[in-house]
Amino acid sequence: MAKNDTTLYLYELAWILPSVALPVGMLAALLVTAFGAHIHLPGQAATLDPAHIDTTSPFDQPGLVEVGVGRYEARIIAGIWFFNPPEIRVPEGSEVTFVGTSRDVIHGLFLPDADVNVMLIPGQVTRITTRFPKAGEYTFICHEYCGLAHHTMAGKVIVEPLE
Ligand SMILES: [Cu+2]
Repeated sequence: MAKNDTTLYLYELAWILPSVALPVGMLAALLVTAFGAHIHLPGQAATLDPAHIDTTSPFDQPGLVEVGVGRYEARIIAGIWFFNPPEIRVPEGSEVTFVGTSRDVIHGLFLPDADVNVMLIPGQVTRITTRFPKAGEYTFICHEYCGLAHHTMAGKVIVEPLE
């Protein structure tokens, strides 16, 4: 092999190797997130008929439910342009699982001070768990543009201090 051929070969290798490594790396990331971190599309259990929200559990009774010691479930329905309930109260140190859906168009649930950032989609049930270690008022807003009064769509979590 002449010197020129070797240089060309190395250039070719420098392009080919990453083009093989990248898709292999992405496939590995996909497998780790799907099977290791259990991140995937919701199954049938997480769907509902948006026309029958008012008679479908748990959204027939929106609001806060205590599910264990210091653990709560907040069932929230989003619609144009409200959150039901607009306000929930929990004691300091609580763990809250938000279970939400939308009755009309796509809305969002964004609670930046508690690391909550999810979509509320008609026909789908969204679940996300977070903790509130510190007392205070935590505002949540809709962050998916949903029409004229989108900017008014907000609510709050009031975390009450322990006595
Ligand atoms: Cu909205």
